[in-house]
Amino acid sequence: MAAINEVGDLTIEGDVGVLTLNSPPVNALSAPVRAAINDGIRQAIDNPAVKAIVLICDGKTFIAGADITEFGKAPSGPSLFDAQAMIENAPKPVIAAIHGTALGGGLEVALTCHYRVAVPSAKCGLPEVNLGLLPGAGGTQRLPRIVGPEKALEMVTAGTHVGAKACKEMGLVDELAEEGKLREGAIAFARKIVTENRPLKKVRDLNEKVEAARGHPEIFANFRKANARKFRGFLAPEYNIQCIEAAVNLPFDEGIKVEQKLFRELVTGTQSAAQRHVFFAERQVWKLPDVPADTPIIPVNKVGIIGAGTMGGGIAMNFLNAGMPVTIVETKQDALDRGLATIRKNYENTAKKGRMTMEDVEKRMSLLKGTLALEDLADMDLVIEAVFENMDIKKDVFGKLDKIVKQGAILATNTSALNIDEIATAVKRPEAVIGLHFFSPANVMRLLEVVRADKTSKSVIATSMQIAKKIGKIAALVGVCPGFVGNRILAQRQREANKLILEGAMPWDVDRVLYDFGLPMGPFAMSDLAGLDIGWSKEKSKGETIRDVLCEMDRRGQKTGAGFYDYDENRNAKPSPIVEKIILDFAAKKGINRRQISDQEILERCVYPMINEGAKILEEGKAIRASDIDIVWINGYGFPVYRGGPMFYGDTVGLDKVLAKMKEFQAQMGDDFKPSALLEKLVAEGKKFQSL
Ligand code: T1G
Repeated sequence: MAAINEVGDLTIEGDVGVLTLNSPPVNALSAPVRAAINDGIRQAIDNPAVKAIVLICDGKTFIAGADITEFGKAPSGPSLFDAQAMIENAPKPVIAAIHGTALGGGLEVALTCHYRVAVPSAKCGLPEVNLGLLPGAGGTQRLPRIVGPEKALEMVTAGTHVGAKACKEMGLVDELAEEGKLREGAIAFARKIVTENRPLKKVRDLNEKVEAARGHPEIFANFRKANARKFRGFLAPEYNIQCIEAAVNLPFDEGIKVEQKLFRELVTGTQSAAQRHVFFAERQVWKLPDVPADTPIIPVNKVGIIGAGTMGGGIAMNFLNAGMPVTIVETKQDALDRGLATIRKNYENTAKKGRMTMEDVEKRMSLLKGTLALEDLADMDLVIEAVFENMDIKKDVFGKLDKIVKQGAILATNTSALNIDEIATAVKRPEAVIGLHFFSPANVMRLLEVVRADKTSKSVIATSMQIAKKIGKIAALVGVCPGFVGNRILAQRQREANKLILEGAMPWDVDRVLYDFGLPMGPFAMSDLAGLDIGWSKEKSKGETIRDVLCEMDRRGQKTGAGFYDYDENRNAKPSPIVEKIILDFAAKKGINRRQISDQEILERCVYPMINEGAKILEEGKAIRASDIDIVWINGYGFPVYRGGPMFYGDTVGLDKVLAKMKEFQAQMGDDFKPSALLEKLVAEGKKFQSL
């Protein structure tokens, strides 16, 4: 065995040279890895004993792409293209041996090999679009030559990881090796290639499938049309499509030039910077500085849920989906029956859409038990309370749980706003109390705010984070404060949105600006969807807000066909002249002189106070890092991932600009815009949230 460098070695096994890369954690194409490929292949070529070359990786995976941490830095070492050219132009067959995930640049390296062998558990993909990029090492030109333009369009715009068996069917992989025997399988395949004198298959020369698509621009037009809604606001999907178009319409080397030009535009742009930030933020969020990795985990095998309403039912489904038995408690039989029926209906609807079998439905339902007896939760490892948002009711429930549930169990509340330290005073084991704040619909929304109370133990925290992972959530650990992180920041935006429609804008203006900014829906359309009468009571209403007036007129939102908008029979919203008059009258009655408000002001008034509130949350230690706040807002409130979340967006705009605007608004409109001390400090030091 000859070491090429610190991450690569070349072993000669008879007439096969085996170049092994070993650069944990994912053999990313860092400069040393590129050098190992370049020099290792050359050495194998120069070794007369070698008839074929196998490229394989140690560790958990084949090359999982370019080293994302190198982006934005000065390039060093051999370029990826050099290494790829070394492989593709080798006078001896080079076989890629794939296990784990051959992704991005990793698959692009494999596509310059003459053949690919994989174990059945392996996956291949070009997920660069998830980083706001495109495959910038020939992937957009080579992939369609193997799988065809249609399939390539799907793969590069969805970033899917395709299983080895499917890759074999598509021709992306030439041979499947026995699981656990990749090295042997690849060497045997290499020898077969030599023995059978098979050609050095260069993917770049396989033009049949791209030429067949030439003169069929409808392939791309239909694809764009079918995905317009999904790709809204993103640059990368369109750029990926243009590259596949180039592969169909241009010679290989011209196509590569188009790919390179579009790649450079994306990699230097703000969208990719934002999406790369989110990539690392999604990995950082699980790291808890004061909860050591070896903190004892509480075994959780049985889960109890109190309340079979919308939230309770959705929460239950998460655990059933993870194969965990759930006991759900209600106070009345009809409420329990309704809750259980809703869960079954949700599953049956999913089965109708072909996304699960009826057998899966029955298996999940067989794990679910309904009861009216709180005592049935005595042996649960985790109990999650999802009852009405009222402190007295919550404390009463926790007081009862304290007497019933075994010691060592976790007592969690799904409250979205109440003080969990206060709830914990209802039990003798406050260290067992934690907030698990799910987002509606709880079986769909990916975010979970894990809310640590003053006395919550580290084991309960570590266990809750692990459970979150087990049920497929992304969890952010936050502290107790009104609205925790997500809703606390939401309140800033809602406040300003309500003020703006009094001062001169209309609900549909505010919604349009935030929709164009990339949010799935503006605040007023969202209120109409949720129902304007949540937390509203006819008896107490005094017409003090626009919402009060609308509810009093029975304009309660989509469900009544009218709210801030008027809705047609298909629930399509349109601006309402009635609401316009209500707002004008309301403002006049309040003596407000309405004025022209620009879209820029609407955006800044809605988003900058969110950033400022995020800074306050960090100041108070209610979130560990700024990127956690980004994760909360991207996964819980639809903040556009290509803006990186509110805190990253603040850094992108420039905190000095955010602060200056906040101060300007403060001077005009008061302390709703009072800048946080942290924001002032960062600007004074010329720093960003990312520097924290
Ligand atoms: N570069 C640098 N670090 C990476 C990395 C990468 N490509 N992929 C993972 N890591 C780090 C990650 O931050 C974490 O670090 C550790 O590895 C384990 O990752 C020219 C331009 C491979 C499926 O998009 O999807 O090629 O937190 O926790 O759950 O066309 O990582 O431990 O310090 O995610 O087992 C394209 C990205 C790049 C794949 C493994 N490739 N990676 O998942 O582990 S762009 C990708 C993943 C490109 C070319 C272009 C996943 C994984 P830490 P992990 P995992």
